[in-house]
Amino acid sequence: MGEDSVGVGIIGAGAIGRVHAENLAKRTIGARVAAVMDVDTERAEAVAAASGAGRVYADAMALIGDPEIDAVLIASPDATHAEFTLACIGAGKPVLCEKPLATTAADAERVLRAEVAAGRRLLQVGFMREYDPAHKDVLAVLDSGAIGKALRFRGAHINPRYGDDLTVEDAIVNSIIHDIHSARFMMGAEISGAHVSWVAANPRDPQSCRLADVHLKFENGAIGALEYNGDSGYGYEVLVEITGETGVACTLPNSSPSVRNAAGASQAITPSWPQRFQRAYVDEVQDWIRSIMANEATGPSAWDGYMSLVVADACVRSTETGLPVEIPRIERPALYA
Ligand code: ISE
Repeated sequence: MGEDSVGVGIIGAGAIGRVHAENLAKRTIGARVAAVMDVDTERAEAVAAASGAGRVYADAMALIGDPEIDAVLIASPDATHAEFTLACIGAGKPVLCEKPLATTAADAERVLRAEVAAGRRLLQVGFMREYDPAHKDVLAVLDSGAIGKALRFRGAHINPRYGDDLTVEDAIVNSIIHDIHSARFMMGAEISGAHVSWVAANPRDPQSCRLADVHLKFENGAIGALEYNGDSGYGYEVLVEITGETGVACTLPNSSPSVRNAAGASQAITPSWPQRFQRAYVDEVQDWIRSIMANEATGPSAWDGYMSLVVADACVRSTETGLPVEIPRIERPALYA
């Protein structure tokens, strides 16, 4: 670690890698972007130049092994996450891995087991909604006791157009995984069953996905419903609602001002996730850097990364059978107590 800043190596210079690089370079106390890796070196060089990084890599393993790199942020394609995270744990370096932690629960479990064997938490998973003020406000209402015990979770995840080639499996593993994690962390309970129904984006390809509904059961008897839209035609929204024994708490549709003019009354809607979760992304990396400096792990853990994929796998099986899928109870390792 430098005198007073953590040197971060970023793997992946695509859309989310750029968001993290800019936030670390311009909006985070105690961090500097030390290196950027991408298989497309031009892309890596552009992000390195914009964030003041002195080193550019085309090989992720070389970046992870670089002694000048104190911590690693993984923002490469989903299928590479588990392998790169395992290498960081092997090298004893703190790592923030974008969601999903892997593309299957089996691969996420390998990461979890490696961290348990290492005996200390090195991994934070990029479920940044935990840092979103609107989600935190709803959770604070629940924690205050104002609506009693939580009985039902509802989530709506509304995306701009992804195109006809989004498969229902991709929608679950890359996108609905956020809602699965939100349901777990906001309800404070593990999910014990899932049933998926969906509408194809392309009528000639039944595995394509335009809309999906996921019905959930929680181990404590609560229920949940996740609504996913892969092509809203108007922009991006994420909404959550918790029904308790004595009341309901929900996020407001959006935080932009209400405008009244000759055209009528209106409110702007964010075009996509970087705008909607701008603040959450900044707070997420700031908390990660703070935790590295304080040497105390924080945020969504390998357990969260793994359990969300256990549920995602069950959802994929439900799309294959058309039936609800039960999820057996899994013992949580003491490291994540
Ligand atoms: C994307 O990968 C994200 O992580 C966004 O937060 C999510 O809303 C979007 O649906 C995903 O594709």
